Amino acid sequence: MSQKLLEKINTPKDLQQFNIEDLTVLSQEIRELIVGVVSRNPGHLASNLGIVELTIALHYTFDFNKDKLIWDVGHQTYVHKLLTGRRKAFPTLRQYKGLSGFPDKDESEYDPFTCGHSGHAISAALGMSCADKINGVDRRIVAVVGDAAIGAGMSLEALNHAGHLKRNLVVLLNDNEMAISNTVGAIAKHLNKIRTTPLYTDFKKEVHHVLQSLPLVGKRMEHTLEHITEVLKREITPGQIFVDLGFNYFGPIDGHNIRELIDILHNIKNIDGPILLHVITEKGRGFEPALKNPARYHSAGTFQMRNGKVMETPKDPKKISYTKVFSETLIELAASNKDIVAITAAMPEGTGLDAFGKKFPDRYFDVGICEQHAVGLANGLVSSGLKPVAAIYSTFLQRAYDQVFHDVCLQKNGILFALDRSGIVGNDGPTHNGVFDIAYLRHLPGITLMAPKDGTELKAMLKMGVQLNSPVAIRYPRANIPEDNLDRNCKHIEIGKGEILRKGQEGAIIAYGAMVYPSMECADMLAEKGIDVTVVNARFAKPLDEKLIIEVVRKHQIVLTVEDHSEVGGFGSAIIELLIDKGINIQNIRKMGIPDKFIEHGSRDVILKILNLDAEGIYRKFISIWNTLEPVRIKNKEELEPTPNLI
Ligand SMILES: Cc1ncc(C[n+]2csc(CCOP(=O)(O)OP(=O)(O)O)c2C)c(N)n1
Repeated sequence: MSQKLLEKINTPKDLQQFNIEDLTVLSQEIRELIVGVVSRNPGHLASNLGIVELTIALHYTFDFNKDKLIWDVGHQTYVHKLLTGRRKAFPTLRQYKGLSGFPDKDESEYDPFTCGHSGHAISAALGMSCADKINGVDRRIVAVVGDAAIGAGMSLEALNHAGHLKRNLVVLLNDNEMAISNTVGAIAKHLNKIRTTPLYTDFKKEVHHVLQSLPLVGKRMEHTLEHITEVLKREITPGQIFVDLGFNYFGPIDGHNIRELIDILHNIKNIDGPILLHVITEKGRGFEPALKNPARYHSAGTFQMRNGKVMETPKDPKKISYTKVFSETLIELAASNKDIVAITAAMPEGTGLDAFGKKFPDRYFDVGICEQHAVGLANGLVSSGLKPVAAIYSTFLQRAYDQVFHDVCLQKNGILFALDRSGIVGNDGPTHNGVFDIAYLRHLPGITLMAPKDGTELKAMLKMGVQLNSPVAIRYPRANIPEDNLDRNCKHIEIGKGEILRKGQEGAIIAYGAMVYPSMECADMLAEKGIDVTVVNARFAKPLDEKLIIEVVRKHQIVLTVEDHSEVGGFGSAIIELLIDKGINIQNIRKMGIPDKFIEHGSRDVILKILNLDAEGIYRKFISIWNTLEPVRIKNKEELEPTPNLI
């Protein structure tokens, strides 16, 4: 069997041995490999299939050893990885200790940044270009930005600045008409107009010609004609919006025609000033199921290569996710409360708000990848008497910290944040882990922070949360609910009240949110060793259930707090602060949570295990504290020796 072309590529320079026909064959090989690997290791399929030719053309034309290539978000870099020395590792994509699903500066010198949030690329590219001027470096900087990411606030701020500075910079707009779902917004409409006006150049020439042949009568006629020209120019010149921002606009061009791509990239390579090259691509190209339903295959689970059939999770297909509980409960609540409106920032499926949008289209807002605006919009809605629920992943709400402070908390606004993907998300890795939300929200006066132990409690918290006339955030993980059956008539939850789930004498575990069930399991394991512990479901990180916590701390010699959040500034820290404020001895209090480091990718279960945030890990931690107590208290010491911390 002859060697595949892809196998001849170890660095991007190796592309130079190929002609255009070879590069077309190479595109096919790359698509097959990506579909094969992603069908087993779920990842971002459709965006990567759409960007094959463009990535090849970029590496063919530029020397990204010297020049710099910056990807916005970075979920579309599989082809880039295959061409930059990571082909052999590709089957380990998104697995623990395997290749990251995003650019990673520790993985390759071809990845200038570790990234995963939308909107950063143009700013970073402009910064590099400015530095090049100061340092006297001659190289080209290219930022690849999707048609959804270009509408993010940060992208627009960077375009604004780049057009002003006039530095050398290529912004490559990869326009596939899709975010994860359809791209929304006026810019998307503008791009759509460009795409669907094929004869714009001929038309423009003709209009120009007609205008020139008109007799000019007096000043008024002159002004009118100038105005007509201006209006027509806007109507028929593609990318006028970017031209007005100070960019040289080229396009739109076919992003699957390698020859055309290479030609134009060669031509624009040495043009000075900011350039915007508009490339039209098809999300999911080359794999029929993904092409037909790109949103489904943006990031699907495992699927059959033959027909694209997505497999159900093998673990327990009957279980439902926290996201689904949120989605269904919000629809229930909105049916009887007409004031409830829902906001997503380009994540309708991920947050489960797509169902709400179908049911209540007039009360649903997808604002695009614009978390800051999402929060600002909620402020306007609430101040006019509505009840906004903003479902934003924990990691993405970080983008809108100031809006939460200024437009929500300072106004004492009754907005509910549904922080999906809190805690460890798994294969997406450090950019997507939602492990800082308690830390960035808890110090804001007036906010209520809660986390359900299971789906039933999530329902109750939502019910209570939408009734509050003050800011509230509910965090829940990317996981199935732990209980077998959702209790549809869940009991009322009182603000700032936790619950004791189990009583023991030998110590206490105070757990928050997703860590409550593993803590209960740990308590069973300890009980088997003759150690009975109290387990508290804290429910609230703010306001803390002070009475309950103080009582539990006073009664027990060992108290362990457990959370799937950064230990720095997290739930455990809140408890320690409370105890210090009350003058209570904290000597026997220990915290468990995410250590002070960025947590790499790997499946959620694997990562939680490595962090000791599963029942066995909590058990080991408890035992290690137990073993530090006076020898007289130690039962079966040798049996209870903890295994070392794994991270
Ligand atoms: C700040 C932020 N919000 C939301 C997301 C989730 N997200 C990942 S990719 C994506 C869509 C990107 O669409 P586009 O920029 O058009 O790129 P494409 O996938 O179409 O190539 C979204 C919303 C994110 N990565 N960062």
